[in-house]
Amino acid sequence: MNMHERFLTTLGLLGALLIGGAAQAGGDVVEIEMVNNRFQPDELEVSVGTTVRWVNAERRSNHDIYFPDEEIASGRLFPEESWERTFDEEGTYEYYCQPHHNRGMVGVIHVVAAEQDD
Ligand SMILES: [Cu+2]
Repeated sequence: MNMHERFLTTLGLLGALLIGGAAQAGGDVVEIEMVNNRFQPDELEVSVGTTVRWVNAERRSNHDIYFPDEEIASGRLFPEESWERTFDEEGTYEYYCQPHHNRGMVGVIHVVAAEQDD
């Protein structure tokens, strides 16, 4: 590889990084509150790349977020604590709070294709 080829390869790599970075950036963050032993909202539609942040807005209770299909768990969240998950693939993601599942503390995220501007 001579100097010129090396320069072109470097440019190509930089371009790929920039494009990849642009696709990752610009993702919105949407909040769901955990309050009164409920997820609010308990059903939410977001586009691919969106980060969902669950915030414990209780005065005392702690909760968690658990996706049974993937066995992804946030761990216990105490008041004012939060946890985030970024959704990079379309799909329906059902989840619940493990301590309060039997009291109906359940939610679902619908992840849909991002809208294209052209
Ligand atoms: Cu709970």
